Amino acid sequence: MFLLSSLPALLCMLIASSSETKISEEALKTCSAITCAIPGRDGRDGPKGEKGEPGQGLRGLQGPPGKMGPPGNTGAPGTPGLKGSKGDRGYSSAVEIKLANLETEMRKLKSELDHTKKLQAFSLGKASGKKFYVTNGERMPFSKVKALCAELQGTVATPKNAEENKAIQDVASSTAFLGITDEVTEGQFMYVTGGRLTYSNWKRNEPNNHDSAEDCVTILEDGLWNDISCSASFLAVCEFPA
Ligand SMILES: [Ca+2]
Ligand SMILES: [Ca+2]
Repeated sequence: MFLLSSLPALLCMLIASSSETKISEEALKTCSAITCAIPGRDGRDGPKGEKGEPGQGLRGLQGPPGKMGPPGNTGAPGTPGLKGSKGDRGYSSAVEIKLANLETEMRKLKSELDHTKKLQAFSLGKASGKKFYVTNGERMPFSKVKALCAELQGTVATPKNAEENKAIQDVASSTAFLGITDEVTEGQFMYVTGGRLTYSNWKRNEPNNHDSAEDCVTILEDGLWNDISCSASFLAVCEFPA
């Protein structure tokens, strides 16, 4: 039954498929007689439809943050800022100026001092080698002579040779103390500045340590030496380097 009723249509489809471009008039007549339906070509695409609603599926959980990316390149330097106002004069420069002034002053003083020393040497006419011998004309115990000379940044006159002995003799108008004693070891005379004697000019029978109380030394008017009591008073003669 099904095959018989559908036979005309099947026949038409066969006729149409045998020649798509040229369909014979006979076939068309036959087909129209048996209600033949030949499919047309595909139409053009229709307009795009509206966007659909979002799906109802379950969204996944948010994942952990990703790893930090590599650092970016260094940016270009910015434009330089405005020049600041001039600062106060620094401490070091102020000190340097003071120091420079002091050095200048010191050089000037040294020059003046050298000049004074030359004048002194000339006026005294007593310079012997590299030493000056000066007296204030006063008599005093040996301890005071030592203190006076030290205060003047000198030492008690101490002849180390005949020439110096003569120079001290010329400066001293009378018996004067010398910077020599045997206070430490009796009979062993030493320079008060240290060291054993390298030159002496003892008077005959001296040193005699008279009354066992003579530990200081004086130069007599004739230039010879005598040991004497340190507490006796004699002329103070000080020695200074030239
Ligand atoms: Ca003595
Ligand atoms: Ca004596």
